[in-house]
Amino acid sequence: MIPVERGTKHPDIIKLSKTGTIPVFVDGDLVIAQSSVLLEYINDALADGKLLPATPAGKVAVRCLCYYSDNSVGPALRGLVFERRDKSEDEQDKDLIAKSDQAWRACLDVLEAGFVGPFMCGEFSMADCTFLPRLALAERYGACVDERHPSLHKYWQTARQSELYLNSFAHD
Ligand SMILES: N[C@@H](CCC(=O)N[C@@H](CS)C(=O)NCC(=O)O)C(=O)O
Repeated sequence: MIPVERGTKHPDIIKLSKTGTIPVFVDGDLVIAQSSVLLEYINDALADGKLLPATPAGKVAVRCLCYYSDNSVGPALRGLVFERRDKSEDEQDKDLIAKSDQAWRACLDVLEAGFVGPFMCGEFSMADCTFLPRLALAERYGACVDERHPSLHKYWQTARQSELYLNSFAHD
């Protein structure tokens, strides 16, 4: 973990990540700067394949959720996170926040409808690795998952108390 000043990029990130984004994971000579690819690597190299179901159809379901998380849920949240994180209350673009919140809620509707349980896609998988940090980030910036999405609410309330989650959570 490399601490950086908000609004700046650490030189190592500029050097290692073609897009200048985080996370960046380094294992010997291997550099991975895409979170979905990193999850695949962790699954193959460190988790003995346990982060994906055994069947091809199960793998597809988990990978589709990861894709949705990266390409729909992450972008939906961006507006409200950046406004609330980087600006004072007076400077915040309230319309942008409202649009972002609406897009986030639409994603929650989709996720609620497809929720399998007890984890996002049945057994614990890469899908949980991508969603749990997003749920934490959303809550941190006032986009909570509540009883309007009962399955997701229960999932989040249970998962956030688990040892696995608490051990990996970056406390302020
Ligand atoms: N597709 C990339 C997106 C990564 C991404 O957007 N990272 C954000 C933080 S969550 C970031 O680095 N933002 C800073 C920037 O874009 O300058 C991935 O999943 O790794």
